Amino acid sequence: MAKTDPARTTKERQSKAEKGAADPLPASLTKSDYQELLLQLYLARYFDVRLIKEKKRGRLRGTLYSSHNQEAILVGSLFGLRPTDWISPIHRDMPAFFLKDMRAGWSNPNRSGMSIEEVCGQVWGKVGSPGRARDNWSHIGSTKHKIIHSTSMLAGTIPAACGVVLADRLDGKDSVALTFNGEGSTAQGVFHEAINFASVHKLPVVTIVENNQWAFGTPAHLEYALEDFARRADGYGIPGLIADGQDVIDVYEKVSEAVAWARSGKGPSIVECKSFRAYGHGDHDDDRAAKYRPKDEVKAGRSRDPIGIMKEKMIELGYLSQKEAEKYPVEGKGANDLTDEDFPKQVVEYLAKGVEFAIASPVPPPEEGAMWVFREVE
Ligand SMILES: Cc1ncc(C[n+]2csc(CCOP(=O)(O)OP(=O)(O)O)c2C)c(N)n1
Ligand SMILES: [Mg+2]
Repeated sequence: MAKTDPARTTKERQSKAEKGAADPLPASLTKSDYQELLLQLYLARYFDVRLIKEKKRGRLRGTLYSSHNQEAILVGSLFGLRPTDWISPIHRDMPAFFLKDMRAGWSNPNRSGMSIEEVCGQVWGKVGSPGRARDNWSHIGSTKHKIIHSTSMLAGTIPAACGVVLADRLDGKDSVALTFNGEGSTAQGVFHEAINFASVHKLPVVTIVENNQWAFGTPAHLEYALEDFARRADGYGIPGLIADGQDVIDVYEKVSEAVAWARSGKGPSIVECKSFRAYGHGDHDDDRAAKYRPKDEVKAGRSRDPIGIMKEKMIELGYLSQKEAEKYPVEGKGANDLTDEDFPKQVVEYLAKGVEFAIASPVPPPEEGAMWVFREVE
């Protein structure tokens, strides 16, 4: 697979497709795909905003790891997957649990992703959630939904993904696994070991590197010594693609290309999505991060909002009018500057179902506390 030019625009791709030029992957997106992608970006943003507000109101415990400004990576990479494909989200990817397979219908009970009720139940620590109050965040998984259990050991899900798709291959299936990793996790030994193994055995594992420039308080230049992290792929003999992590269409295209490559038996690849962490590492770090990161850098990093970029693209393609684009002007704003009126009704109502479910659900009984640590004897 040739390294694609990240600067290639949607318009170029679109006109090439119209002329029937050879550009088979990924399938061209329709106007309704663009509309759906924009709605999903709003949903991921609203999830973040709503939780920040709930925490400030004292209704939540635990830590929030904001995905603000990184939504295009999650939405774009998941959009082209099949229901039978696997994903492994980590701490900053909480929306991925419900965004998986959303094309099958947001409230479709049979879709291959967690429901908004399950995810909100998880955040509130209630019955009806996968973790049942053991944790408020991403330490969950679901074999049924093809979601590899998230762990705290950074890069630790890549070897698990290798094993899962190897098992599928032996069963004659053509599933692909998408693993999400921060750029900080790439310095772990297991990152190298797992990708090397996947490369040697041509396993269909796509490693998404969410390069948000910071790993807690460590800046990217102290994490690795490459201009573009994607070049690390050269050492494994696999493709390394670069996507503009703020552009949901570019992420969709690059990841779809990597997924098609993997599904056709050619092996793994790395997709570096260049982005910027909007807030602190977690909400406990927001105040410190405002001091350890230069203000200019934060301003520049947040200036390219994925929702604003998508709107511009849609206006350019004639998929959105200027007036429609101005209806929900959330781009560039933080949780304190936003209310429910700033978001599409569909998004607000969808999350409300999850929040209401979580609030109404009971906390698990105390006897559960010692259960499921060791295998339960029937
Ligand atoms: C192996 C390992 N080392 C350290 C940590 C502690 N830790 C948790 S998140 C984090 C920063 C991760 O940065 P990055 O991978 O860039 O992801 P980001 O938080 O920026 O999304 C660290 C150091 C950990 N969980 N696992
Ligand atoms: Mg990072």
